[in-house]
Amino acid sequence: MSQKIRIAIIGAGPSGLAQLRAFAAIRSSIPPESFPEIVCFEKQSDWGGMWNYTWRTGVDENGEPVHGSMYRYLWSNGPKECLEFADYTFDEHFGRPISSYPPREVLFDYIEGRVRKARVRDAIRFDTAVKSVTFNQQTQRFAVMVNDYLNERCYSEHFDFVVVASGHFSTPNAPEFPGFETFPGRILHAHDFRDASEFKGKNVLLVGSSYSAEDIGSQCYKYGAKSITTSYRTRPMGYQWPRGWQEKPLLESVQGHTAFFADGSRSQVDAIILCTGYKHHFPFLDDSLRLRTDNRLWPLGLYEGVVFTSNPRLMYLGMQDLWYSFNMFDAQAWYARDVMLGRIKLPERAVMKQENAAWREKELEIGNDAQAFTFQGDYIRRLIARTDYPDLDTDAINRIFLQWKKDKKADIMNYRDRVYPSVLSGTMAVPHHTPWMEALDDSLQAYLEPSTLNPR
Ligand code: FAD
Ligand code: NA7
Repeated sequence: MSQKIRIAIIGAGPSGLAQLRAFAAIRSSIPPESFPEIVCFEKQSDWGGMWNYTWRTGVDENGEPVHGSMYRYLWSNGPKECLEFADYTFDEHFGRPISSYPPREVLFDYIEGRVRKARVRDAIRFDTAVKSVTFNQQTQRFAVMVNDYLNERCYSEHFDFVVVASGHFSTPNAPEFPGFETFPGRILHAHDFRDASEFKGKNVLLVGSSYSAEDIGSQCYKYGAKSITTSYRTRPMGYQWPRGWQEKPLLESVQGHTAFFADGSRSQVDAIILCTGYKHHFPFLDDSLRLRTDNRLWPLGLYEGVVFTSNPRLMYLGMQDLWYSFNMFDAQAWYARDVMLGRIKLPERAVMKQENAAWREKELEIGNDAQAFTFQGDYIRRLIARTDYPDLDTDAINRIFLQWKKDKKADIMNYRDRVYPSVLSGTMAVPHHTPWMEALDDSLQAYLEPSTLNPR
């Protein structure tokens, strides 16, 4: 019988791929007989997680809930310089400077480039959905039960560690408002939004005031909606919206096509898009293994934001609200790797809990965006200091985040035309060949087309 440590990774999105990449990075420095056996289960038929676009909504071809919430024409909503992998720069991948806010397919290509190079695809079992994870106290091992849709079979395997990298922007938080049942137009959650041109010529109401409302509203505006109304619960987004876009307080009810708001005003609307966020949802995990949190910078119950305190053989990646993304998943994956390999010793549970509570205290003191990304940057720095992940100048990245915020404030519909330098290579991004508002084709080919890049 094999004495190797067995590790299960659930999900081959950026977080799960970061975990595979972290192990690949030390493969040659560990004797083969001591290198863990790693299996990554991915319910979709390709890697990339959220960045693997699907036209499907509802259930997928296997009857599983569709994972994807991304839509056509999605361009990065933050500068790519803030998410750059410290061990694989944009320069290395594209061989030339590109713009700071690339479309989805370009970022997918970048994510894929690194893991192709690391040759980790064989560790992934595609079309395989994890259905149950339980922990046996006696053996100290997990039983992972999966549905393999390619071979139409269900099986279980045992693992010493489990890494949950299943994302948290897939299960809609979808409140109901009075009158929805008889609303004569379409009501959908952002999770099911796919193509803004569906709303051309329509009066669209978006409920919510965070990234989805801002971006889906912008998409609908760009692709010809007649009017955009966004409705906030706590505070308006407060940008200088273009003509035809208004912000209202919370929706109270709808009657026919009329929407009524908390300030007594009303609007005529043809479609309603609930941009009301997502739920952390782990139906496949035994109750005792489930992380319970809302979308925030410091979920409780995860030591160093990664190790499940109640059962330190269970790791969670990417469960925080995201300012940083890909490089934070890397920092976490490198850390999780070293915990699983015994290179990092965990303190007693009481100490883990104490430290956790201290982070939460710090999180509660955050008063503005600058403090929020400094908080997350400091956290990443702390993780990186514990492993051999290449150093990342999070102070410099925080300055880019700050500039990004200013650029959005100055011109919400055109901020994607701005460019920033890479903190890793120093390379200055170049403006895209077409301003974002006019760039209707978001394909990789149209984006990289050499004849149109830097036109004279
Ligand atoms: P995911 O990318 O969600 O991947 C999780 C993977 O787990 C998926 O492949 C899924 O199929 C798999 N999985 C889930 N359950 C199971 C199961 N039971 N069994 C097997 N496999 C399973 N981030 C940015 O940095 N920039 C952006 O511009 C940006 N835009 C976004 C726009 C939208 C609309 C959304 C929803 C998110 C956006 N994000 C953005 C955040 C995005 O979620 C992260 O960039 C990143 O995809 C998170 O990676 P992940 O691997 O943690 O999760
Ligand atoms: P977020 O960032 O979690 O935001 C959710 C929004 O939904 C936020 O404005 C909430 O208002 C609002 N919300 C939540 N519940 C309700 C109810 N019941 N009524 C009204 N409004 C509500 O989710 P997003 O989808 O915008 O972004 C998630 C990711 O997707 C992000 O990383 C992007 O890159 C894409 P609140 O401010 O809490 O009052």
